[in-house]
Amino acid sequence: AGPSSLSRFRGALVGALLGDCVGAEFEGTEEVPLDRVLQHLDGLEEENRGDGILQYSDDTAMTRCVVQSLLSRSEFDVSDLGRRFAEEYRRAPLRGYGAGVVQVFKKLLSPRCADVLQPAREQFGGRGSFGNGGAMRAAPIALAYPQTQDVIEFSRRCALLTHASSLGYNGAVLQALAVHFALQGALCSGGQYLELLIGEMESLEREEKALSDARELNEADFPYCTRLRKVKEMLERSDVSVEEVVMELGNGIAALHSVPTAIFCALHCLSVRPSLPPHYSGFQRTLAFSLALGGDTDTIATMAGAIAGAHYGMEQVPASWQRCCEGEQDAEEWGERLHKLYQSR
Ligand code: 8NA
Ligand code: MG
Ligand code: MG
Repeated sequence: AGPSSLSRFRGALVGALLGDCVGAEFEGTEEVPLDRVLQHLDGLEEENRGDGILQYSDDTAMTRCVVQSLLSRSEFDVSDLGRRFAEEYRRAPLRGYGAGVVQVFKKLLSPRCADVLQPAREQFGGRGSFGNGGAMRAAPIALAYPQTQDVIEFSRRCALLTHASSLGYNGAVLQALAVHFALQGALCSGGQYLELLIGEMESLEREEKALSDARELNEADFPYCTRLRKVKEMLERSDVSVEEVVMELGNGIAALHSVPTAIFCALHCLSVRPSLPPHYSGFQRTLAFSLALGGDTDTIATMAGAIAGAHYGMEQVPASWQRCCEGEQDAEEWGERLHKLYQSR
């Protein structure tokens, strides 16, 4: 028997928080030597830690808004969520938001804003954002809805508040589905887990807007399915270097260059990795490997952390690591409350 359902729910939110808090150290650094990653993680152990706690960034600030909106409304409520994003930005504008998305918050704060989805549509000359900001906050949707179709619908609408490009919102749907299927214990099937994801993404990427957005950005048709097949192929190799992952899947701020990467991290670290400490749990391996990729480390680690946390549960999250993070108690308590909400449906 795997971890209990409650342990997986808590693990998903705590895993997301940890990925963001430990990943923030390296965000934007292209080459992160594994030594530095392991040293940073060692610093989280009780005996090595000063008084400092690791602050969360925009990834968690927005995830917290999604959780709080779901818990207070018991349903997905796009206007309530838009208001929370904008108010959170006004309260704490320096959490490291993407350069474009702050325009959305400013418009949402204006009393003249009648349609909450309009500011997102106006981003980047009307093309909408393809950043990973929709995906980084998608996990709570998977913790609130047991049905796959609901997860798809509400993760898309949750992303549409800031990310109107299909490359942006489909990345969010993929991340929510990755957590959704991991909660059900499907991650350990590796190839079959990827087939589940590909099956769902195929129908989304067949939509007219997905096809035209991909062409406009010079991407092949079915960009997410293409990358997920690449993930599958890479998992079948005996080992894969950090350089190969970065080159073939990416480590950037585009959802297309980070969501499949996070999924790869979780799958790749299901088995022991010779370069990582042998006493590490699968959860710890996943975070360490994500950070070593460099680039958008906080966001890739928050997504991989949510998937791994949903798979392994709290048993594999070191208490010492958890205690280093700002807001760790909220994450655990909210995981439990979302679990109740999920089970009530
Ligand atoms: P976003 O919507 O502003 O997108 C992020 C960036 O992607 C934009 O600033 C653009 O450079 C680029 N981009 C997105 N869509 C387009 C487009 N259609 N055409 C041209 N360029 C485009 O914000 P987001 O919420 O998606 O961003 C998430 C990322 O921002 C996360 O990594 C998050 O951690 C944060 N971030 C913070 C820092 C930092 O300095 N702390 C650095 C990078 C990213
Ligand atoms: Mg961030
Ligand atoms: Mg980031």
